[in-house]
Amino acid sequence: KEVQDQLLEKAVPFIRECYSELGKSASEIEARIAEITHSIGYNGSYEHTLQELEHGAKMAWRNSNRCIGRLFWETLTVQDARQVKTEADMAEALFRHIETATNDGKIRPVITIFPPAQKASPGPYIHNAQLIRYAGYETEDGIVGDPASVQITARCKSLGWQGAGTPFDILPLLLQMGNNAPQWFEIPNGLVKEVDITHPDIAAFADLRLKWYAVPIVSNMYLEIGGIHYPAAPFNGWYMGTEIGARNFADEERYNMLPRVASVLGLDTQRDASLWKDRSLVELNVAVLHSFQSQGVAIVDHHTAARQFKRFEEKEEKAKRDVTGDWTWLIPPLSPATTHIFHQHYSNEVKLPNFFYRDEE
Ligand code: HEM
Ligand code: NRG
Repeated sequence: KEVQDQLLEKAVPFIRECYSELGKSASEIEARIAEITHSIGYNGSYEHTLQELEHGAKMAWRNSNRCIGRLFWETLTVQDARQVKTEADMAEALFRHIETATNDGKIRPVITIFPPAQKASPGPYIHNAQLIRYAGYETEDGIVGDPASVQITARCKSLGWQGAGTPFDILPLLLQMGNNAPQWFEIPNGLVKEVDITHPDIAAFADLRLKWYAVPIVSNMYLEIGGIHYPAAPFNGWYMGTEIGARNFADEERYNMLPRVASVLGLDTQRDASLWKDRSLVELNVAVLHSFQSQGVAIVDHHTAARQFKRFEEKEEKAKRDVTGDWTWLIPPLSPATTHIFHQHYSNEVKLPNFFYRDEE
């Protein structure tokens, strides 16, 4: 009973907000609320219409306090995968997601929404943190590949998966329906677009043999709309360059490339005050942006992204909605004080619908 009241308490404000944004009449709103009240009373739950699902997902993006890319929230393409029953069905829908999102480099923001969790069943589960990520292997000479993937890589290996052992092996999808055993699915060759990293005027950069995948597809968060939880709802936009150049390649706990970049640039790594890390970071980020652009893959630099976020703030003000944000995530990790975000305050209040971390793993 209490669970049902809590669900209704979230469904009602969602329907009011969603339907008023969609320009629906007061009588349509009240009729839908009556229908949902009835459904929750009889079945303990209710189903979203396709329109509620689509607009709810867009609202969740718009409410993502840590996301600097929110100007484009209305352009989200929603793939309804609520009819999916098996792990193989899931894999197929995810392959389609990768294809639609990649769009040969002209990346489209996409979300694929699998069945919701029910009282009795935990629902579908994607073990991967992103649909496309590189494996990480613990070897005698240290970690080969992405240290962030060591755990999931070991899990896949224990289930019989074998990677080539390079620093850039694409992990398989590790998928699970309900309480089944998880199954892995290799992503078909040719579905995954990658970008080789070169520098516009330093040829020796190519000797680092760096590359990265084109599309970040986040799959370790659940989507909550109107009190309904979608535990598998992977979404993507395109990269901001610093995510790769200032974090994935630079963090000591990730690919830790700054010492090697400094050596390519001939910098003095013996003195912190030579600012070799800072100078290496800048050229590494120049290389990432140049490589994606010259290979026709959508990417945004952090200055442009911050200006787009400014336009989002202005647009929301016109729509009479408050913009919430997580300042600590919105500021870029490179030259943060050059963006307006650094000099501003944001309320980190959590609005619904939204995305949340799953508690497992
Ligand atoms: C976080 C950019 C699209 C939802 C972020 C971050 C960046 C970013 C830079 C911080 C990531 C980090 O520091 O690890 C962008 C850009 C997009 C985009 C450039 C291009 C269209 C989307 C879409 C959604 C979304 C389509 C959902 C529908 C989120 C969420 C987070 C986030 C939930 C927080 C992730 C977390 O807490 O780990 N975004 N984003 N973004 N974005 Fe976006
Ligand atoms: N920092 C992570 C990706 C997190 C989400 N970033 C986006 N999201 N751009 C990384 O792989 O570097 N998105 O939906 O576009």
